Amino acid sequence: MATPGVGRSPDHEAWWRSAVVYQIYPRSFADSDGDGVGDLTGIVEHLDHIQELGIDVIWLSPVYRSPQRDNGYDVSDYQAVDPLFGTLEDLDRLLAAVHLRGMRLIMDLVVNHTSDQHPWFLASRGSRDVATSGWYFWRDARPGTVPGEPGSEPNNWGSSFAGSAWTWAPERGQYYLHLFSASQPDLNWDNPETREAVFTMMDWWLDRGVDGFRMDVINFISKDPRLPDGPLTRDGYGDGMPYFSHGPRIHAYLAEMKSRVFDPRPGSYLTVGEMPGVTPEQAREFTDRDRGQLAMVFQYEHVSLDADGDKWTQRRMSVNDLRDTLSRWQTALGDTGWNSLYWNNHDQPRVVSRYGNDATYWRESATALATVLHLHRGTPYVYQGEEIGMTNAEFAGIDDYRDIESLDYYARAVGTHREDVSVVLDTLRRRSRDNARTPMQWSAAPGAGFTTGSPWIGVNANHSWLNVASQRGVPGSIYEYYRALIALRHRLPAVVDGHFAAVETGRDQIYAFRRHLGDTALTVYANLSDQPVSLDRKDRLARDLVLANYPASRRDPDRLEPWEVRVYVR
Ligand code: TEU
Repeated sequence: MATPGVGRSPDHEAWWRSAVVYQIYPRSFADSDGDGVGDLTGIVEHLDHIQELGIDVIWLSPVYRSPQRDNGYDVSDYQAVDPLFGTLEDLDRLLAAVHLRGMRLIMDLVVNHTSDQHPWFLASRGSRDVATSGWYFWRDARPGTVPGEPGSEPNNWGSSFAGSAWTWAPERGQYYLHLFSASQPDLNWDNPETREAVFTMMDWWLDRGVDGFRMDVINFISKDPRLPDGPLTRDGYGDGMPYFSHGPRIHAYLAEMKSRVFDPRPGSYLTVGEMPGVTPEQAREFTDRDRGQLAMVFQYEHVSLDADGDKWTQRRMSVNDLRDTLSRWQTALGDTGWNSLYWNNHDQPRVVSRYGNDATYWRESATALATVLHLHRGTPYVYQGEEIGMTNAEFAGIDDYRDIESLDYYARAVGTHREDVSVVLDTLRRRSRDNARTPMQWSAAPGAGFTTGSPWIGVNANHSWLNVASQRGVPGSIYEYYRALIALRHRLPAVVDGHFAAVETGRDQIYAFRRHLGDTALTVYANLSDQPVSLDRKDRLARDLVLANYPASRRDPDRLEPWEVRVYVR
């Protein structure tokens, strides 16, 4: 059992405001036993890499027992480690090793839904006279319809992956709700027993020494009790988001969680709520320093700028849109709330391929985007592989894909809508979540140093040159640039607490902003385009440069090269 100490902080001190978080997707990080799937021992063996980067906290995506229908975001036992990843003892060893290095570890809390193989659901599905009968959303078929037949679902909501959000359970004679796949039934948080079971499970992990939680779609836990039909969408189903994202009891349930689980404990914990659809105003309320229920939230606006309506419909991201949305979130949360800062995670395509230019300006665009993100006000997240500039997978065919969301999309687009296969595959190459899930590229060896076996998903062929071994300790590499960027946050209070102000340069390609704290001002100029751009006289700062991604020999004071970034402090 992990000992309190390292990781514990004075009561309720917001230590996470100056922290940098590293997200690990265990399936794809490091495989220690050659079965082609990453595991906990593989993580322990690579903690040097993370510590050397300057990371303060590790976010571990789910490792709980799970049928792995959605790669662990379908939990069948919250207090057991899936044998795929190892054992509870392995997790304790990882936790102890992380704390020994002065770092912290947060778990992924997936409690909007369980797996349909969780004993709670298996019992609930089987009978209405069991303790967990009311722990899920069971409803009769729509009156006047044939139960189980399309159109007899209790309402018209579509699931986030594909099809209806309801599935008929003949043994119970009712439908159950699942906002994601049918193997992920939603928990009914309106039932106090359900909430208490979740809080008890959280206590169990905190007693084990974990330092907080990333909370999966936590703004979906309160539904409008009427469960009304939603406005029709392109795929013929109703959009239920207005009735379950930011539901009527969301603040009450998160406040109850805070007072029941966290407040009674010494020290403070990192709690970050993943909240699709959350607005700046709502985020400010959730993260309000005095009244809030969470340390921070994950919002989606800046990672939806190249989607037109739904995630599969593409449009070009504009720097103006990016500037506007990032500035708005900085200003809206201001001194009251707190932002999380991320480009990548296990659900998003790789940013260097998506917003950057991974062909002509790979290193420059990766480092420019990193600098813009990390020097905003908030807590930055680095997703595994981002620190070496890993790119999208460029998979050739549908057999290369593993992600339930991508396979559902392909089946619908090609099967139902008869779309051109090459067009759909092209869309997947740019949008699929599997782009983020290819194995970590440790070396140029076969299996990329990730595994000696056959990987559960294809290794990106560019691991032959794009890997940790070819960047660690190499001046000018993306890895060494991330180290410098993270070190700047640890040494300069203005990066942590400086007030944000956008800087107008009159250039569409340039994103410039200032952070000021007391008499320290940090100014960032970034050209987020493939073309060089001239600088106005007022922006031609000649001194106090503390970080740049172009060598001095290639820096022209009057202009910024493609994807060039400069950071000044005075
Ligand atoms: O993601 C929530 C979510 O909204 C995603 O489905 C997102 O919209 C989509 O992936 C974008 O392509 C969380 C987890 O991060 C995700 O991995 C899970 O699949 C999902 O919840 C269900 O647990």
